[in-house]
Amino acid sequence: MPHTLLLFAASAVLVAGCAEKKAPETPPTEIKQTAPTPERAPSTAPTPTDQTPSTPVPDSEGVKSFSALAPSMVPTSVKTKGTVNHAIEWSDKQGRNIVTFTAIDKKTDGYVTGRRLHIYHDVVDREGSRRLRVVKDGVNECEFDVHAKIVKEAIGVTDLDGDGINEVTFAYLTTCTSDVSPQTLKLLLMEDGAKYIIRGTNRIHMGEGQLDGGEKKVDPTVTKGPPAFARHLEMLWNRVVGPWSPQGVLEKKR
Ligand SMILES: [Ca+2]
Repeated sequence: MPHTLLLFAASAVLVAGCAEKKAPETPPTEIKQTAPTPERAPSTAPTPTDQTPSTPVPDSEGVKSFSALAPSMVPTSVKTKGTVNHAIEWSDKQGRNIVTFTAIDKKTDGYVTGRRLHIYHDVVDREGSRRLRVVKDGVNECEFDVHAKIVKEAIGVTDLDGDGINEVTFAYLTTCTSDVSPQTLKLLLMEDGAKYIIRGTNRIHMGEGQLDGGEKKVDPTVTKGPPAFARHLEMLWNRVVGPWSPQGVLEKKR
């Protein structure tokens, strides 16, 4: 349990105790000063399980809000290739940030034989846009089924190191296969053009309760980077590694 919750719970008990004692010597204003200001201002102290969000509490302090941006609303100054499948935006110290997720199919004799995923991070203002990073990955020259897609469950915005420059996380799956098998899974965190990545495979149900995959290789950029980034990536990895259904759906945990 985080210290803030403990403090809050302890303060709530203290306040309740003071009320029961009817101590007139203690002005109410003093109690207000010692009690922390709860963001949600509950009238009664909830049990910890009542307010446990889906995002684990240790990471919730740095979580920032972001908005989905319709593909048609991506400014023309943001130059991308391929079909825009998703876009998000947020504001931070750097200004208006836009991350655009696109896909480019390659066809040979009418069949899709490759799919490239491009992820662009731009800071946009009235003057135009400034590109911080582009990530390009995908499947090439595949004679079987091409799989390459963004894992939307990993998309998020944080400021884990509190420097006013937000981080963005996302993940994607790629593979070329003719059967049900684990897919290459990559999870990234980017901040101001710097990239931190965990590579591996997703864990997939192979039938009859059997699981396959789940390999993980943490890149040195993560182990040598800010510990808060590593912790957040580990938490996200555990969420998106699966299990996945044979149909390619991330199964919910808990
Ligand atoms: Ca930051």
